[in-house]
Amino acid sequence: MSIRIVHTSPYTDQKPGTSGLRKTVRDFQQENYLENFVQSIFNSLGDLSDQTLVLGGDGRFLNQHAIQIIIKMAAANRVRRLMIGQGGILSTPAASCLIRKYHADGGIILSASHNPGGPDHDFGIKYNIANGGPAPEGYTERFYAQSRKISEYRIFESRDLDIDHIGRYRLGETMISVVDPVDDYARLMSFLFDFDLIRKQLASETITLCFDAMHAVTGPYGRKIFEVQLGALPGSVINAVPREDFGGGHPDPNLVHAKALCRKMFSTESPTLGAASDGDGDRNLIMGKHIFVTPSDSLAVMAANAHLIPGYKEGLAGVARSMPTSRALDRVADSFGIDCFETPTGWKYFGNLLDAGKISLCGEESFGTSSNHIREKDGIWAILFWLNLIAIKQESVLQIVHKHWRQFGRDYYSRHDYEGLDRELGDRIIEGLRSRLPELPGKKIASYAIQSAEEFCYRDPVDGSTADNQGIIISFDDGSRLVFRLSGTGTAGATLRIYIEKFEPDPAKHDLDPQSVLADLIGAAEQLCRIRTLSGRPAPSVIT
Ligand code: VG1
Ligand code: CO
Repeated sequence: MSIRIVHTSPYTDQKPGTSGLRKTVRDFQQENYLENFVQSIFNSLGDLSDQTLVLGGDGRFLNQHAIQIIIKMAAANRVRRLMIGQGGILSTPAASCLIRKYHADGGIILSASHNPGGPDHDFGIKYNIANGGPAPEGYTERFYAQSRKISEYRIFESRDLDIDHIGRYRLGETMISVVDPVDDYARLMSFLFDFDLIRKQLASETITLCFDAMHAVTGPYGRKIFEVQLGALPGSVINAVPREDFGGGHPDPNLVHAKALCRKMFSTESPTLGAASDGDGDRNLIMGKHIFVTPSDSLAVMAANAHLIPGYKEGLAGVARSMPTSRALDRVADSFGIDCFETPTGWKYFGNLLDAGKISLCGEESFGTSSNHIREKDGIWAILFWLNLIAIKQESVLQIVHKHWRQFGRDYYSRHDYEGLDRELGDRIIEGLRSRLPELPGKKIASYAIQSAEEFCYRDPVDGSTADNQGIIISFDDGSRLVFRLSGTGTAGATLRIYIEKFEPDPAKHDLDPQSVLADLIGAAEQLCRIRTLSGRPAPSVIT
């Protein structure tokens, strides 16, 4: 066995986006594409001979192949220790849990998250730092800079390692441990939630559950935690076997892609709680009998009730939400007298606030919620939170949400995505809005008067780092708001996201259809950006 040094030349497009480097499988199959980026990460991390790295992925097509390459490259770069999930599997939250628990220096997670998988779809690489969270921009900029000047990479010449069995191995100077992907994570969950109470209510069928793992990474986590440890009826976890192509589905837990679950939750056979998670297990969809809980509402309900849950009984230090997430959370924070921070889209911006103890709960409108227990969003955690809450309150999801609205008011909310646009058109729309920002305040659109128009720029309250151009916010005089931004996770063309919200304090108006309530604002959004006219698309590709 020896170390081979391979000469290579740079690719120009290895700039990580909202959540790691996400490209098509075909991009990753180009000669040395994967190796270049992995070596760029290693080159940025300095001396690796005293570093421990965690490695795993969501099991999608290319996962196995990439893991073997990364193992050999890690050994050739003299990484001291590698911790790998058995079979190459680790959900994103489980990887974050392992990094923190074993004081690793970082981790490489192979996933394109909620993007579809398979030879014709997407793959991705994320790097997480020692706090267990996504690498902040300082890191990803360094990876990118390295990728622009890379001239060689190092790889061990050896056979593939057996990662299907738990055990310890050695490759060169690198110690490798293959660990159970679920155990440590499940243990952490048992410390945060009242497993005994949930178990009792699941056993007596006071609570029933349907969890859709969407043929993605959370299948084994769901089976072990919900069915084995908590005794949910066998079959409570559906689509539980992870597949390289997610069974041909799109592992994005929303009303469009988790169709079967949605149908079930609006049928007569609906269980108490319906839930789903995405490709890499960091997102969550929460439903009750005849109700879909928007992620923004779910976050607000969690914040309002966290003190009832064992892991949070001391109360919350503060909370945070990504800028486009509805302001339902702010109302809860206000009533509790705690801080509510507004960050750019992407989990990496919560890391400093969590590390500094300024917040203990945070979330995004894109089906992501989590707390200070790790530094990633966490799908199974959010579902356990709701299970625990239902078990304590002995109320249905619908009752909990309706009561919440009565107390705090309802923030009607929706996101309209226009996917696969021409990149140039996406840029033109944002540029067009940007150039009109100064002239918009005071203008009237339909029955709405624009109060302010601005671009969101963030200054991290902990380290002072800044992130500019994080979305365009149009606020109206009745408190309604439109946000426009381009996605940073797509792999083809551009995706325009339009976020629409309107506050309704009157309980008599809490049971209306969100799309109807928001219709005027949706019209205003079209007048402002003219996406439908310019793209020739009569409607968004996805509405959540
Ligand atoms: C999207 C979401 C964002 C989320 C990101 C990663 O980013 O809007 O809130 O953090 O995906 O989620 P964008 O730039 O496409 O809007 V995951 O579960 O795909 O890693
Ligand atoms: Co994800």
